Amino acid sequence: MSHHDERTFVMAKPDAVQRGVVGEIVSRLEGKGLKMVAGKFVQIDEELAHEHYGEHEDKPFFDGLVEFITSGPVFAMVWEGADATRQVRRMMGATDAQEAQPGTIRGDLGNDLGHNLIHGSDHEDEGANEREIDLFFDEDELVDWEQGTATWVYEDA
Ligand code: IDP
Repeated sequence: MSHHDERTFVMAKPDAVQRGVVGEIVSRLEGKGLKMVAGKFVQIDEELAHEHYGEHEDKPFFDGLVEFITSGPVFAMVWEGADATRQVRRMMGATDAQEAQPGTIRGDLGNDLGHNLIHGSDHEDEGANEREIDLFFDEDELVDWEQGTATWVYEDA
């Protein structure tokens, strides 16, 4: 894999679906030059919610978080690019959308700590991206394709 082939897991949460900003989120990631390699519209069940957010099990907001993430469909995605995990986190903005900087997805579109529109793998949690991709996608759901614009996105592509 070349250095711009890092993969990360991204999810437009139920509030993004309900508010009709899934396209905007996809558009921002596309605009950055990232490459979508998988995407599916799914309803998360209790079991998957517990697996995905297992690290927060002991937090006071855990039950509310599970209720929210299972409250309606999400759009789960895998995106690829140079330093993709950290880049997506930067584009997402701070967890609390009220504090997130303008110019970020949460800062521009969100207004709440819990309802913050987007999930992206934590770049500070080693292997979180691969674990989350595995949780939501089978290997054969990841599409191998050439991004024709890559040589214009990356000088060394
Ligand atoms: P992140 O999504 O920015 O990585 P995490 O700390 O991993 O943030 O928390 C996971 C999710 O749990 C957040 O995106 C948010 O939806 C929710 N959450 C985090 N902290 C709180 C809280 O204090 N109250 C309610 N919901 C929270």
